[in-house]
Amino acid sequence: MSYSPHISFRILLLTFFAFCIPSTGTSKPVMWLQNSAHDADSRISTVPANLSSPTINIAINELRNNWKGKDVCLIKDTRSDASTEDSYSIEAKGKNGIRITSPSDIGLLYGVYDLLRNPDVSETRSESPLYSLRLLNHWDNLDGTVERGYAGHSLWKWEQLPDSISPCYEEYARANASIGINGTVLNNVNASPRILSDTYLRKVKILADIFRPYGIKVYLSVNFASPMALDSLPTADPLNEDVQLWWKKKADEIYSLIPDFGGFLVKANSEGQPGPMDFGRTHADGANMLARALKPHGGIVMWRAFVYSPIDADRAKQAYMEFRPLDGKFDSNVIIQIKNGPIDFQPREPYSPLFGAMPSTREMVEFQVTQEYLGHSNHLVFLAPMWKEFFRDVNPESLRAIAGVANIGDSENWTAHPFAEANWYAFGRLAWNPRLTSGEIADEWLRRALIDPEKTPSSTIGLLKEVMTGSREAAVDYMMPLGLHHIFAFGHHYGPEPWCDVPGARADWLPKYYHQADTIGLGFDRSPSGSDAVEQYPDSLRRLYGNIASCPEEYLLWFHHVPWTRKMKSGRTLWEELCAAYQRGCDSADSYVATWETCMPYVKPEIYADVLSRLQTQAKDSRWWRDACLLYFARYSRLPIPPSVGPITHSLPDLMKVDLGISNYESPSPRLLDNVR
Ligand code: GCW
Repeated sequence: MSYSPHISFRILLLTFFAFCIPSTGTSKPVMWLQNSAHDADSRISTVPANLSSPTINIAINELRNNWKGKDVCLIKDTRSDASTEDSYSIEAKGKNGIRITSPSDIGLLYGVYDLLRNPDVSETRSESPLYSLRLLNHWDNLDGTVERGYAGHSLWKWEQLPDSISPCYEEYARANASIGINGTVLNNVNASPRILSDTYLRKVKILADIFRPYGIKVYLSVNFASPMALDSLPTADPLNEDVQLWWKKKADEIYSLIPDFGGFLVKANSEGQPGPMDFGRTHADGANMLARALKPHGGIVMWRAFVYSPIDADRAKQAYMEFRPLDGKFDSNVIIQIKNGPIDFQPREPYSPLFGAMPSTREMVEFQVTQEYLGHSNHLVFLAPMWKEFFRDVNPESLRAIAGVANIGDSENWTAHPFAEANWYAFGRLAWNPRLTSGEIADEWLRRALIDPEKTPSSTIGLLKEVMTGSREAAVDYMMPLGLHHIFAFGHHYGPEPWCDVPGARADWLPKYYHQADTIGLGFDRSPSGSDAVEQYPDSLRRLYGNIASCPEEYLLWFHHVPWTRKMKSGRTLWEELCAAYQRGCDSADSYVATWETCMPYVKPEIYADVLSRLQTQAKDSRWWRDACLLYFARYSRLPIPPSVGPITHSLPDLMKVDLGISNYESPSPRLLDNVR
C-alpha cells in the first residue's frame, strides 16, 4: 500500500515546466480562463522529486498564477479505490488548508481546475467522469479550411509545423483540460489520405507532445482508401492481406512517433467517402481490420454510423437498417459513433433509435458543437439544453464515450461569437458529468467568462442565464417548430429555403422531402401508415410516437403528416400553432437584444458591442425565417396568417431570390445579410 507524497503550497517548489516551445504569435486564453487570473502570491519551495511531472508542474503553475486562498496540498494516492484514473477529491484540511487527492497526475490537475472554478470547500467533493473518453472532433482540412467551421481557419498551422509552433496549441490544451476533455481528433472526417503520410505524422507528433501533459490524446480521422492513395495498393479491401499489413505497419509507424496515440475515427461509405462496402465487405469487416492494427498498441476505432444511401427507405431509418444487423460483430476496441438524432444535427430531433439497439456493441454519441444548423456564429444558441434532452431519452450510462464536433478556429476569441464559447465549455462539462443541469453550466460559464459576479446584480445574471437556457428553444421556434426539420438553404445551411429545388439533387437533400407540405397538411409520416420509422424505437416509444394523438407536439411533424386544421393541445389549429411558434421565436430573439442592452455596464465594451451586433442579426434572421416559412406554407394551407403575427415585412418572391453565395466554411456577415434579405 503506498500513501504517496504530497505537495503543499506553503512549501512549494517551482520545478518549472521543463520543455521549451518555440513560438510564433501570441495566444489569449479562452474567456472562462481569462477572468480567473489575478495577483496571486507565489509560494515557492520544493516538490518531492517523485511527484514531479510535466502535468504536476502545470497544476502548480495554475495554482501559483490563479489561486488566492488557503494552502493547497496535492496528494497522489495510488491506493485509492477511485473508479477511474481521472478522479479526484477536494476537501478542507484544518482551518487553513485544502487537500486535493487523486490516483493520477492528471486527476490532480483536474482537481486544481475544479478548485479554481469553485473555491468553496465547505463540503468535501469527489469527482469521477462518467466517460473515460471525452473527445473533440475537428472537421479541419489540411488546407486550413474548417468544414462547417465559423470561427476562422483551422487552429492547426500545418504548413508551419513541425518547425514553428503556435502558442495557441498549448492554450487550446489548457482550455480543454480545464473542462476535462481528454482527446482530440485533429482532422476532418472527410479525411485526406495525406494525414497518414510521414510528413504529416511528424507534424501530428508535435501536437501530441504539447497536448500530452494536459492529459489529451491525439486521434486522427482516416480515409479508408489510404493504402491505395498513399502507396498505390490496388485495393483497400479489408480482407486483403496486403491491405491488412499496410494498416499494421502504418499503426506501428504512428506509435513509434506517438506512443499514446488514441486511434482512428472513420467516416466510411457515407457522402462519397470510401469504405469497406466498395469492396463487398461490411462496416464490421472494415472497422475490425483497423481495430486489429491498433489493438497491440492500445488504440481504438470510432466508426461513424452517419450513413445514408440514395435508396428508397426514409433517410431517418437508414443508419439503423445498416448497423443493427451487425450487432455483436465488432471487435472490442471498436466504438460505433452515432449522431444524437437519426438525420443530421437538426435544431430538434428525437434521439437516434440506434442507441440501445445494439446491445452487444459499444456505442458513443456525437454532438455538434459548431452551429451548422443553428445560425453559425451569428446566433446565440446555448446547446446544453439540446444535449440534456438527448440524455433525458438515452441513458448516459449506456454509452462508452462522447464526442463533440468542435466550434473552434483561429479567430481571436476562439469561437467568433463570444457565447459560442459557452457551448465548448458546456460540452466539456457534460462529457464529464451528463447530470449537470443546463442552468448550472450557464451560471458557471457566465460568472467565469462574461461578468464579474461581485459587480453584477444577481438579477442581471439571472436574466442572462434565462437567455442562455431558453435560446435553443427560441431557435427551434423561429426555425423549425413542432418537429419540422431540414428546411435549410442548400449547401451552407444558414437561412430558410423550404421551397428549395436543385435540379439533379437527391430527393433526401431537399427540404420538400422533409416537410412534405401539401394542401392537406404538413410533416413527414413516419407512423406505421407511412415510412414506419417509429418501428425502430422500443415498444413504448413506438406507440407514443406512432400515434398522432399521443405524439409529443415537439416531434409531431417529424413523425406525422398533420392536417392544417387539426386541433392541437392549446385548442389552436396546427396552422395557428405554427404561426404562434414562429412569432414566439421572433419575440424571444427581440427580447435578447433588449436584455443585452441592460447588461452594458457589466461586460467589457468590446464584448458588449460584438454580442449586440450578433443579437441584432439574430433578431433580423428570426423574422426572415418566420416570414419565409409562413408565407411559403400559407401557399399550401391556404389560410391567413393571424394578425397576432408580424408585421410580415418580406415578400415571398423576394425571399426566394436570396442567394448568400457563401461556402460551407463561412458565416454570412451582417452586411451581406442586410443586402440580401
Ligand atoms: O452535417 C453534415 C454536414 C457535412 C458533414 C457530415 C458528416 C463532415 O453537412 O459537412 O461532413 O454531416 O457528419 O459527416
